[in-house]
Amino acid sequence: MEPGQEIGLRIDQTLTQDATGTLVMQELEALGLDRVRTEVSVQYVDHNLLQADERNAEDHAFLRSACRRFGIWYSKPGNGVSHPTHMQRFGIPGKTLAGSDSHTCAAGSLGMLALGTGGLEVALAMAGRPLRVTMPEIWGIRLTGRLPEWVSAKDVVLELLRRHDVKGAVNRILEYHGPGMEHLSAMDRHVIANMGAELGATTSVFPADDAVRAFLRAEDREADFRELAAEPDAVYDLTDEVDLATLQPLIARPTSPGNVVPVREVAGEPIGQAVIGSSANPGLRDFAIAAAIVAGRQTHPAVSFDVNPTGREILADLTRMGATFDLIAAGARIHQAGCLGCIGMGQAPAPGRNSLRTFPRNFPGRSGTEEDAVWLCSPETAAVSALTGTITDPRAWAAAEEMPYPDLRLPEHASVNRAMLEPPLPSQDAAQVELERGPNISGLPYFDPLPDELTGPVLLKCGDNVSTDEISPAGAKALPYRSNIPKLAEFTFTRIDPDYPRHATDLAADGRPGHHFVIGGENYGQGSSREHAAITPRHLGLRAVIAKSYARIHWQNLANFGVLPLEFTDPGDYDRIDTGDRLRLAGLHTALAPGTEPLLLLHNTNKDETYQVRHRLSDGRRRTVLAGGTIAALAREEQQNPGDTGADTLATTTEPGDLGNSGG
Ligand code: MIC
Repeated sequence: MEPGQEIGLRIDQTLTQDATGTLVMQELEALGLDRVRTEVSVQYVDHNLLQADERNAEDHAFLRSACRRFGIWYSKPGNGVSHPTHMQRFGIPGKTLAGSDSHTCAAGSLGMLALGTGGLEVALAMAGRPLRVTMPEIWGIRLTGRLPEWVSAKDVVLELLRRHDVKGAVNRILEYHGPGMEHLSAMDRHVIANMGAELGATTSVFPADDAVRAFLRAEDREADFRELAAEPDAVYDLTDEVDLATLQPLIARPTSPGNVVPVREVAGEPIGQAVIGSSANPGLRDFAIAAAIVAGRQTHPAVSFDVNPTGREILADLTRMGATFDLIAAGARIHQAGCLGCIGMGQAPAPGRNSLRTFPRNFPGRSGTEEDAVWLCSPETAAVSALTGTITDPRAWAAAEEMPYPDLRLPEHASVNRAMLEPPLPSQDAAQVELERGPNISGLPYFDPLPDELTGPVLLKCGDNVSTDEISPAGAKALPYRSNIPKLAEFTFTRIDPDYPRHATDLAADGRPGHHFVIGGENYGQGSSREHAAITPRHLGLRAVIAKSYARIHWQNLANFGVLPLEFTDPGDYDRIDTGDRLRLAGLHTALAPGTEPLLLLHNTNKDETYQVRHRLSDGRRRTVLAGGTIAALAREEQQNPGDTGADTLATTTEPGDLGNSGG
């Protein structure tokens, strides 16, 4: 297990959510899987809850039928956001978890090794195959001291983002340890582990200690507890230390989770919205503290105070405590339990009006508004600012109001209710289930093999840290098409260049997409795990990206769907290529043959220049890219060596242009 090498992990549990899960279920179908081979697989419906037309409801029905068919738990719409709900109902210290959502890493709070990854990787793990990851370095983060009043877990991870920015932890696992842990509950740790995704980390891990035991006891699951901690003399590849006692309220300015400043530096800026919720601040405490702050007061007339409960268990507990009443009386708009505004499914802010959110991401346009101004902060900062109408340091407000820090009395036992979780069907019944496929479920596109030579124009040149929200936007307009690739493709890159889909389509000839290139800066494809950000550009003819560096999950997704992820060996070459230049990569079949040097030559025919580029594909992934993608590679493998792929049967290759459901 050498850092930098590809390793395979056995996966015990998986989670999928609806916005990525509809593809995962179609991938299981393409793999010909009969029944999942994990200990537990759960499908949550938490993202696409608005039902403005028939599409989302159609997806929900499809997902439920797929759960019944493949032996998967189904968490109904309204039950809650996958990450906290998984932690409450299924998470077990020491188990591995793969999820088709980049924030799956939040389960590190329980001492799980939990990785967010592309849907196809999760589908393969469900089929019993190992999860392939680049062996990361281990970064020991020692926590000391105790958080001051009005400073909470969100400020801890914002402090790490302030120090290390959005790519500081790429190819690293953050392992938290030290005496500061004692005062952090399991849900506080969830907040910190969740936004490890924003640091670019492979995942984050906390020990399974008394705080985890107390959490599982409150959830009626103490029997699942198992103590786990690093040995006292454990050695780390890198180290860092945070003295919790020195932290202050922090906030990430628009439009990156890495733009962190102290709240007091930006105090006084007027706001139009404050939102509490999402998997980044999902705990009962996070809502209860906001309720205690606004109790008996009124939120500012110019502010929409939105509350996105993360789960119905938490909503039930808040209601039992009387906190729901305090929120409503203070002017809160209470939404249904789920992700909603976090991904632009509702609560889109007015352009240019500051929106303070306890969410994990503020990439441009992610809220559903083009010219948005989203800031990320703790529930304390958001609730206090909702009262004042301006960005406010909660400590300054508390001093002026002579308000003591609320001493929350949280119930020791959660309102556990499993009624919205449907267990898997027994095998004999599952085999009879038909998938309920409505017209919005397009099927996977055909993935043709990589040609020996790629030529085409550069349709787009992006800067650093382009997120998958910019590649395949979320928001209420696009999300209902997550299971409809041709339709979703119309949104590809439109946040950066509204004409990209049209230009790509104009290159098509004989009903086939014309090849083209995209040039990226550092950390290309950061953010979400959505494989749509690889599939929709591929559908439009993208076969190679040349970037300075990549975010982990998107790099994998590109390779899985047959798009060549290349890097400049001399980053200065990035400046030599312009949008519109025609590029040529020749001799790809030889250049990507297993065991060869990972170097290729890229010719710019407009400028008659040649640049050296490299790839980081293992031999297995080279075969995948050459075949046109992982499903195509597995189908080929299965044809050559029947029974070896681990899938029960593999669907056969469909014809080019066929958008049928059997993959390629
Ligand atoms: C996100 O936070 O960006 C999401 C919404 O949870 C995504 C999933 C998606 O794109 O549907 C993620 O992180 O994977």
